[in-house]
Amino acid sequence: MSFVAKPARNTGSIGPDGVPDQLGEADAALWRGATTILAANWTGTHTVPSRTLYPHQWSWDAGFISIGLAHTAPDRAWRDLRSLFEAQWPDGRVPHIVFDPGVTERDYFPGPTFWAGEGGPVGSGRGNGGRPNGNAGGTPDRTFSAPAGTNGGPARLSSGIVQPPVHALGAWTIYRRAPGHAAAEELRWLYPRLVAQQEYLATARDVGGAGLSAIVHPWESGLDNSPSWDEALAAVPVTPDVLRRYARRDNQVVASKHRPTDEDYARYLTIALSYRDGGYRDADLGPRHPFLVECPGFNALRGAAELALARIAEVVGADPAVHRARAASITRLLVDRLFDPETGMFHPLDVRTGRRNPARCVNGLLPLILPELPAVQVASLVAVLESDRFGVSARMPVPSYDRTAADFDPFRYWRGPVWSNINWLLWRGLRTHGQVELAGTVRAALLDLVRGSGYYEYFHPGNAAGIGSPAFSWTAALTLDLLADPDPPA
Ligand code: 9WN
Repeated sequence: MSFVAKPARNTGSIGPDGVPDQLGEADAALWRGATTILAANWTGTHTVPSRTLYPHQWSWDAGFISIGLAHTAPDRAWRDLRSLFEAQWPDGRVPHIVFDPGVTERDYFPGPTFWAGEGGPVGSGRGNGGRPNGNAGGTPDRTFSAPAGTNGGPARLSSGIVQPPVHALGAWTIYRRAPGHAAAEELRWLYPRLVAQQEYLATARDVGGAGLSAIVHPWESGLDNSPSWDEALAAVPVTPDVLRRYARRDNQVVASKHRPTDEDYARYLTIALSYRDGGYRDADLGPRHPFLVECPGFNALRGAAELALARIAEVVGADPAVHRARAASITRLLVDRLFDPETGMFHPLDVRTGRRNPARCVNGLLPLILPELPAVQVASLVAVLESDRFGVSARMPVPSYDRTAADFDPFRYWRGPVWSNINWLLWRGLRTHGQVELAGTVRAALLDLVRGSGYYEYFHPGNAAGIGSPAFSWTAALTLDLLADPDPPA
């Protein structure tokens, strides 16, 4: 796969203002805009996704952000990943949010108090108060993570769920762009932590018992409000007063019609409370947890992470073969368990019912990033991408949901709009499988979108209007990568 290949290539010289010489005027302006946003969203230890909507550090955002910073500020890229992994739990999980102690509870919900519940704070090192990552529930006590607060600041608390593991891809990209002794040292620090993250997902989260990881909350997929989860969510008994006990903040910052409905949000909180009140333990999740789903996007990224780890292993003197074998196994399992020949794409599997969700969502196309995906599945995914359902065109990148579905919603979170991180992954996946022309179409459409509408969190798939948060970090970061490396190594 293209992200996990050969070390450093220089794609051109850099001008005195840090802009690559090969860029024309419009692209140079786009580059400058992206670097300005990333600088404004940098806190000194990490980058926030958005100053307005997401004022803490998010896990998979940090991975994508590091891929962009690799081109402009590798030191900050390493620091960002370190900051996240300093909050890794002793059982290997990397929390989906690491809270900034300087931000008040009012500024984001659900914040540290929600995730802690009555048992006290949740986080690594000094902040955890001995639970649950202080080895509650029989989790292995692998305390290699540096205590939070080692930067001289107060301990950083965290949520207790995870997000897709895109960090090894990030680390390999930073190293590939700027190798050397210091970068190799960063890889040496990260490698055991990245391995522990993968082991956690491969063992504690193998709830279905076949070798794929289950997510315990839609937020873990990163595609929070996707129709992928509708069937499984419908079976979650809603705690009736949950939205009276907890006030949402997201729909006070952006329009309600762009965000999940109250009904869905109540279910999100109910599921999170179930996991929290079980002490974030993963043992026996099957009988007691209301949401357990194998997501094709999440597992494909797990496979891609193994391939990036194989590259990193070569640098740090570890065994790459074990990582390649795991990637191959994840690829096989995805095909066996989640591919539906009738729709020609992948679908999430509800572990509780054994049923695959029939909706055609963009996470069902993400296994394209796996280089060993068989030709039959590749051809099938490309056909879906070119069909009216997802309709890649020079005018518009790929939407998050089937355009022809009756409930396609061009505004609402993950139920129609276009997202840059997903299109970036599809771009890389298409290149991996030699679909250079189609990949080029996705890349050009994505750059046009940002050029015309700004660095938004997501975009209307019809009129291209920016939606959600403006000045969004991963949109800026991945724009840099698209501009810097239009022809990444295969
Ligand atoms: C909940 C930060 C995150 C992204 C997710 C996106 C959204 C959070 C929210 O924002 O989720 O984690 O409050 O809606 O869905 O992918 O990581 O950018």
